Amino acid sequence: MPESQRTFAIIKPDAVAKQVAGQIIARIEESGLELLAIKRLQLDDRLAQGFYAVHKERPFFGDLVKFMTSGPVIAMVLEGEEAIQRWRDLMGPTNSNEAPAGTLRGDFGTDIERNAVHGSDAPETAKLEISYFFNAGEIQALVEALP
Ligand code: 3AN
Repeated sequence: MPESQRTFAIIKPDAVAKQVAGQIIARIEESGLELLAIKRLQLDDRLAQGFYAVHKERPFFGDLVKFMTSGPVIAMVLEGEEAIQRWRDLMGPTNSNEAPAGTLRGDFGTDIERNAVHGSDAPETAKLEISYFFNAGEIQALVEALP
């Protein structure tokens, strides 16, 4: 039986500013993925640098941090069978210029930087990214924590 997975997603500042967050959340719901946790927050430099630490040597790192701190984002935990791949399929390729219509990056993004959404790329990064933004009490029903 396919295993239920959790993944971490962000609606980036460009999409929040364009007021398309609701449309993106509707696509999540239509896909059958469950929206397990959600919050809107303003990243500061430290939080954004930590989140993208794997890219810190890349030439675009400074611009990426600047963009991700340019306005509020919406952070989410999604759950479902094969959630990581399903969310990446919904997003489309990294570069919005190359993303087909019907994908979130194709429909709501602008280019490789302003690409509307983020999604974890593997189970290990999903776990790390979820815990970077959410504590257990924000995700799981309290009853799950009972002995
Ligand atoms: P994805 O988010 O599709 O997994 P990554 O992990 O390769 O893509 O890149 C992380 C983020 O860094 C991307 N979402 C994109 O916004 C940004 N990025 C990647 N490559 C570039 C680039 N060449 N120029 C500017 N930003 C980039």
